[in-house]
Amino acid sequence: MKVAFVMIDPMIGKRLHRAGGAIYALSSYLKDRNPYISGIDTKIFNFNSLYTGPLNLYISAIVDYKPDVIGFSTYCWNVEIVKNLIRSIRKLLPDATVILGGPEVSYNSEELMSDHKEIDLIIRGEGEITFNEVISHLYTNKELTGVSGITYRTKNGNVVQNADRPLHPVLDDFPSPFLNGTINLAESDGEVAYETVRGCKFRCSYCLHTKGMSHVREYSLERVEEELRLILLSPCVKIIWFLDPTFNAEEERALKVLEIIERYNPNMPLAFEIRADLLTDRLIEQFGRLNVAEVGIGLQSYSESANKHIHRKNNIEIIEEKLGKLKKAIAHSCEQFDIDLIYGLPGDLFENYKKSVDYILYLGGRIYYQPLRIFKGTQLYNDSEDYGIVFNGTAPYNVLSNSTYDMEQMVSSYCLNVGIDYINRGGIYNDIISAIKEAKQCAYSDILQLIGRYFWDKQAYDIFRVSNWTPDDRSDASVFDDFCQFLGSYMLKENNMDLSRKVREKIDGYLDMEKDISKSMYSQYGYFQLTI
Ligand code: B12
Ligand SMILES: C[S@@+](CC[C@H](N)C(=O)[O-])C[C@H]1O[C@@H](n2cnc3c(N)ncnc32)[C@H](O)[C@@H]1O
Repeated sequence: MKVAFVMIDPMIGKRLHRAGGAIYALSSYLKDRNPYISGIDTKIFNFNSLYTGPLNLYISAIVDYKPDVIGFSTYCWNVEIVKNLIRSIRKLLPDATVILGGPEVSYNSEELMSDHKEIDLIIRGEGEITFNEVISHLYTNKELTGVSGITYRTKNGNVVQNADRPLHPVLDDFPSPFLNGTINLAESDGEVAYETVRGCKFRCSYCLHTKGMSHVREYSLERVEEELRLILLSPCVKIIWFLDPTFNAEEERALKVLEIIERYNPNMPLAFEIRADLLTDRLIEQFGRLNVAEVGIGLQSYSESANKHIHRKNNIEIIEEKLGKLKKAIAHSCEQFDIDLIYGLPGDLFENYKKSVDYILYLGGRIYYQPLRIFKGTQLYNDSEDYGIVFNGTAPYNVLSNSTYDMEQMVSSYCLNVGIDYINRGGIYNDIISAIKEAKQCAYSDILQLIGRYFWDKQAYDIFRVSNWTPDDRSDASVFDDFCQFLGSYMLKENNMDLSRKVREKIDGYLDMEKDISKSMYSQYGYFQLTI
């Protein structure tokens, strides 16, 4: 029997192979635990969701392998591509069993299977044990009636949803894909995606990180040390992305993981998701001893009332102090940290989003904005009607309005976002923004919105967003030139000759700079593509 695992990863640019994540975990379990493994061949297909060429390349690679079973890993960034792929694959491999798993199919499996006849089986929730059982049943031609955690199509075409599978309590029972050779670091492109826990202790109502679990399950520190040792000592690894939703949720444990890293390779570039208000001096100091390349910090909103509706509490008073210390401690390895904001939250207003933007700029962070997205399986999905939330019907389910954040405020947010893209593009023109701010005595966000509105009206709202597949060739240079003229004359009207001259100089250097900015930002903002 041949089993193919397919992940369409939102990989960025040349990153062709991110080692880690679902398909490796599933393959690792199957190889280690399946009693029939000697008769089973497996292959991992790790494709790029940002690829915009014909899907035939992916289809032909899968079909060429002639799999009997194909497992697709399905997330909001690839669900539409997966639906597209399976339509063709069904025709080319009519006898193959098409299995989908992942967060996009775990909460609406019956409906999906009714709408998409190409799907034979869906695995809901955590996949290791269930997938292994399904393969054994298929291998031995056994009925699937007793397998929990699946929704499947019977021979007469009915869709049957079996009972949920309780979560396996001990994560260490899942064989490590790093230690058993499922992941060959020498074949990867140097990026490792690594989890030390599953689940999240916070209950933010929009988020799926809890994965329906009432508590966080941890891998033992012994297992983490064994795996990290291998990863940290590998000359092929260029960065480790920690998948834990809030790396510093438990101080003692986080410190121990950081100490392991320090012991084996303090120079390894690292990326973390953290909460600023949970930082302690000990943690900051320990981060400072390492090579922290990227830090994502969840803020979501400056507004207390919006945070209340999404079951979050940000301690704004201490965030500034903690981030100031962190910035100093990791300055040698990380120029700027990213702070996450969500706009369109229930109970929120555009005015608050603007305040959040100004707050982050004041803190010296880089804004990572996203519209609120309503994922099946979250509390907000269930409560969306109560909040008057209207969201897009296709992934990634961006919110269009809610009862406090109407369409007009949404459009203002889109405009502000164009301005944020502008400064995120490398800060080349920030001197102009600062000068205007001083001249006009207004907030940064007022200017960013003015800039954004200009491009929005010209329908060039993605002018500063990094294009992922072909970063160099920008056709909207002339719109930017016009904009500089506009700013220049705006400044003249304000009687600010100096600024006007500065803007003119920028126009002259624009085209050359544009190329460099694209290149330097290419790797950092790749997955903005889904963001409007
Ligand atoms: C790593 C990660 C990313 C990486 C990319 C993924 C990668 N390959 O590395 C990056 C940073 C790029 C990313 C980006 C985004 N992400 Co993200 N990300 C994650 C994260 C932290 C880990 C995923 C992971 O690999 N986990 C480890 C594996 C082992 O667990 P798993 O994914 O749950 O898989 C298990 C089951 O789902 C199932 N399963 C999965 N696939 C399959 C396939 C088969 C065949 C079977 C049988 C079973 C199965 O079995 C697996 C093992 O038990 C998750 C949250 C989390 N902690 O899981 C969010 C998560 C997947 N991301 C999410 C989102 C929304 C995003 C963004 C839109 C940004 C955002 N936060 O709003 C962007 C979109 C990217 C784009 N193009 O625009 C959501 C997905 C919601 C959804 N319905 O799809 C999650 C769940 C977090 C959340 N916000 O709630 N993300
Ligand atoms: C792993 S979470 C960050 C957790 C972080 N440590 C915190 O304190 O929130 C990554 C980011 O994804 C974004 N995110 C998650 N779910 C989202 C959703 N449904 N809609 C929009 N953004 C979302 C949030 O901005 C969040 O900060």
